[in-house]
Amino acid sequence: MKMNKMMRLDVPTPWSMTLQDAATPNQEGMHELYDMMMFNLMVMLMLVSYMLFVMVKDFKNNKMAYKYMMHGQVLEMVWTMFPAVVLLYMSYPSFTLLYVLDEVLTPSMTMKVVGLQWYWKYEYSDFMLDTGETMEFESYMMPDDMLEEGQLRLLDTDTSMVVPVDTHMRFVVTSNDVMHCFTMPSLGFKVDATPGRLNQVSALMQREGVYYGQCSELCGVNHGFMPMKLECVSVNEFMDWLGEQVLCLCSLMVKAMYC
Ligand SMILES: [Cu+2]
Repeated sequence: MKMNKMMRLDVPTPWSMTLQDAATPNQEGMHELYDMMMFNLMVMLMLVSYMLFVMVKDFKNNKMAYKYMMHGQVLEMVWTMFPAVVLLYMSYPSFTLLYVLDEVLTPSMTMKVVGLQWYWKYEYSDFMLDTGETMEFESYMMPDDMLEEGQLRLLDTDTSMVVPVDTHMRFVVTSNDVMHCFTMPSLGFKVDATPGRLNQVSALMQREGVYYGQCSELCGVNHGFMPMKLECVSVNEFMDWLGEQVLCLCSLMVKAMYC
């Protein structure tokens, strides 16, 4: 929980007007695109507002509001071509980013994320137990009455994904019932979890931290109560955690078999 108190914006905050801090190059790319779009938008807004203001203020003596002009080929060319050029100028980085985000290049580790009504199941497909089964666990939202000091309402979960930092990760996303959406703003994820289909997204988390997300596809009555929590830790800590998980899962199985 110490991580939450750091001054990073990896969670939604009250009255927040900006995006959450980026933890992956993908999300940094999205921030850059967003800034560029906002800049263009403000320039256009100011230009149009200025013209409108000048025309309203002094209609008679204003050149922009010359009311006897019937044809203006040059003017029409300009006001058609200018927005087209601006759109092309903005579409290039947008499409470039879109296709870059789609790329999943030789990941070091794969995780499978399964959406269910109304919780998530995480499978560490790369790690097998002694029994030959895949390591997997479920993650439920912490109910309000069980929240501990420092935990976030509607965001904290009982178990969380744990992944190593600076590792090329691949997340394979699917659903077991209806459509859900695996969304984590700081990591730049927004992947539909669709039954019968595997969607994938890659991430290279560049700093340790705790990241949160919420289902973003209306999936039923508890749609707002199936958050996801991801802890990004150092490789050593990840290996320790992995060891603990395997031991604890093994002991559960032994109990189930003999008790
Ligand atoms: Cu949902």
